[in-house]
Amino acid sequence: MNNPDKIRADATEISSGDGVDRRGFLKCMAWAGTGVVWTFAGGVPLSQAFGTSSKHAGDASFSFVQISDSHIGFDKPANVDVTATLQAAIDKISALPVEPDLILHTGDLSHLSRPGEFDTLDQVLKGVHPKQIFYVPGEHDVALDNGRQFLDRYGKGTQGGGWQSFDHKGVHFVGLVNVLNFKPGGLGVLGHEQLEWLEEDLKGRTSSTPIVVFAHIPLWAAYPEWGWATEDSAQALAYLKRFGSVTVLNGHIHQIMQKVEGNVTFHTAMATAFPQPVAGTASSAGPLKVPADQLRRVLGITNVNFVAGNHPLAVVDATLAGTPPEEVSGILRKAAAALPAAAAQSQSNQSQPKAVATGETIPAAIDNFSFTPKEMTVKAGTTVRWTNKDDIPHTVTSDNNVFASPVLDSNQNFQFTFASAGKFTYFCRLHPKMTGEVVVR
Ligand SMILES: [Cu+2]
Repeated sequence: MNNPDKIRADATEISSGDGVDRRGFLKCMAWAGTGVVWTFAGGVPLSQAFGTSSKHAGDASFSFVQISDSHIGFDKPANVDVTATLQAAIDKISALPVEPDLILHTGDLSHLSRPGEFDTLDQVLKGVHPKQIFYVPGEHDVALDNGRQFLDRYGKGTQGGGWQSFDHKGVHFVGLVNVLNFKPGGLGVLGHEQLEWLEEDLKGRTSSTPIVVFAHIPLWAAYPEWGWATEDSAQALAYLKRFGSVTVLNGHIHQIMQKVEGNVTFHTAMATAFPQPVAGTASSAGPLKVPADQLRRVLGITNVNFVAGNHPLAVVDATLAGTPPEEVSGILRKAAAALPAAAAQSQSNQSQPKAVATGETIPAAIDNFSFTPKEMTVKAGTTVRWTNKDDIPHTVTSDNNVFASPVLDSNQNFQFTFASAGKFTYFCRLHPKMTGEVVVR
């Protein structure tokens, strides 16, 4: 299927027919996943293998590229050099046969929102063409300061927490922010203020205006069990429903997932930093280590082609290695299957609540995106010390501002002494699905 000759032959077969019959079109869309760029010349679709040049490519009205989850600063086994793979993504963009008009970065630029991480990102992106890059933050970009630094650097011309819209060659782009103000136990959230803004922003636009929405966390229920969803996205989608062509581009889950619902196409991009398991195939989300020679087969970029007319935008994924993107999930499943049985292990860590003596310090862990033990009962005066055993930062944040850890990188810890009786619920500010409880007697 990824044989260029085969693709060319099949494309000829289709374009020699009378336009695009539905079956043929769906077949084309299936190929889009293998790295075939579709352009429409005179109403007839022509395909080409991704990355090869073609005189037809210039017929597209324009194209743009999405990159996501560069996590600059991450240095764990899943990818010890995320700057190099971001650079490889940039090289990939530079090698496109037709220069895209703009780039969208759908968040998690940095791993810990440290100034040096943003500096490194800027340095790498200096070399890219096109120069015009639009950003939305991921939860890792707002971890330290609720997004203040991100906004200073990348939020020029944006509203509120960094949301924005702009028009380009007849397409209306909307960048949404769904990583602020997480609630304990919740999912990604857009919030009332942003939703009001969105309603206003879309008002008065004709329904034939093609819309591209980009945001970090998926705006559909990709896998809510792992926090891969946005709790108030239905409201946003209600405002978008009347438009004939809506393309929603997200990141966060570090792999391709696609869903078509009416006129809305949802698509998530591969990361440039590291992959995560396929939904439900591991005990939790998080950086997944694949064999070193396969890393660039599971990282990549997304190229989007727009052609005036009432066509859906062609969304084309390309891995850094140039291998077919449909291989990705197989590689991820295999890597996840080879993991130690963390699920069973962490189950047994969810030990029964136990009472401990006053003045004691008792250890607790943050592991596989869970607080363990999830619930504990202690005597007043007990200190609990949480250690982050994950390759991803977390926080220990009381629901009622009784205590709040800083962002804990791997192996860092946080402790709190529970002086008086009561029930203390807490969560992770970055991953609000993670919750825990300490009962003090
Ligand atoms: Cu967390």
